[in-house]
Amino acid sequence: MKDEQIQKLIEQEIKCQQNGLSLIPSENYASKETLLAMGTPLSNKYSEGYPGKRYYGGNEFIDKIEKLAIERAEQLFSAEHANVQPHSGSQANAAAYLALLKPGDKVLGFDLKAGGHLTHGSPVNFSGLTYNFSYYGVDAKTERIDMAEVEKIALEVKPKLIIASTTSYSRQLDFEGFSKIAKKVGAYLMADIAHIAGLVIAGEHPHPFPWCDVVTTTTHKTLRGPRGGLILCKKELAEIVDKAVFPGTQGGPLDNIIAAKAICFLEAQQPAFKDYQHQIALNARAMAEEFLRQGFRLISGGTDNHLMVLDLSDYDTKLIQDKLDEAGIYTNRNAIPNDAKPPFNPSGLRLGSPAITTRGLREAEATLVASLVSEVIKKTEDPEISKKVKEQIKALAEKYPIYEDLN
Ligand code: DSN
Repeated sequence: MKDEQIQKLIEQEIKCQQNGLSLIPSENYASKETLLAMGTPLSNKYSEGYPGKRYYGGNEFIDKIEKLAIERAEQLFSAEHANVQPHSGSQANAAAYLALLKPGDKVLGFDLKAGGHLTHGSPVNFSGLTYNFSYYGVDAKTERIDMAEVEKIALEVKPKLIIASTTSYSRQLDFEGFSKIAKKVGAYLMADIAHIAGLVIAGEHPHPFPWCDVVTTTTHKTLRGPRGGLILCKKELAEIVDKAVFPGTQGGPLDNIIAAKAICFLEAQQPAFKDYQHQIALNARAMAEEFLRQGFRLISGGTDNHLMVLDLSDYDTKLIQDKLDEAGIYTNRNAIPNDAKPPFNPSGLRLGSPAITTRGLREAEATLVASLVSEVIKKTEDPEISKKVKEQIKALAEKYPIYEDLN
């Protein structure tokens, strides 16, 4: 690169990803093919509209690419319709709401304070500012979503839309149960499966179809593709969903990213992807068991998916995250249900297995990683702790390398 400053920083970031381990449950390592597609001149093209109906000329090959991406997405998720243009999960959610709602309409979503996402109605987000959100949370004792409580709130609120979605929740979602409630109150049902998309495809988590009207997801978490969004929906909603993406909320699609999404969908159709998702679940369980053995409390007591949340109410989670950073273990501090502490220094630490599983770590190594995290948490006062743990993390990272040919 001529721009040496940026080149150097890119190299440093690659090294950082190679030498450390990401336990951030929403992160993963996309394949080299996916990365290559993102860095192509497809990025130069303007293609507002949809295949065969563009507002710009010269889209012969872009149309073919987008059609392939759509077909593969529909096949992969057994969906009647796919829109592959959303730039991100938030954009996908914005378009889904625009398709189904008018400003001020009532929506029932999962509370951010219980493990929901900003775009599921947070008062500081466009979702909470535009629509009239009510929330369901988790049961105080079990820390799981209580479907009887969801039904009670839905009957009171009578929302136009119910969202079955989480961003920091370690149990499975009962889409069939949500669908029964939605039918009872005459609401649309939407699922945002950004975190669990890969698990869903592989049968490691219940499928949102045929229960949901609209499903949104990102393509870069358990799905392991490029950073981006995707909307899947029933045929009868296809037209309003497409209109809500373009011209409703976006202009020109990112054609290089759409090509990378198509590659990621093909990768996710391979038998090895199913094995990968199964291993994600096994590794998460192994990590959870180790944390429990080490005496930590996990929100809801464990995990049924790819992530877990440690209750570190008695610790300084910002300090712990920083110490883990120094050790080459990347994590994210997160609120726990009804957290008494502020979002910048909350009581929880959210950890997941998708990225380390991509590197090839299995249960034994996942257990070791959890024990090293535990050691850092327990010994933050030892000034050498991060350095000591870093050596072991580096050895693991070298044994299970990523992007070797980028060196
Ligand atoms: N910010 C993402 C996560 O980390 O879960 C959700 O979009």
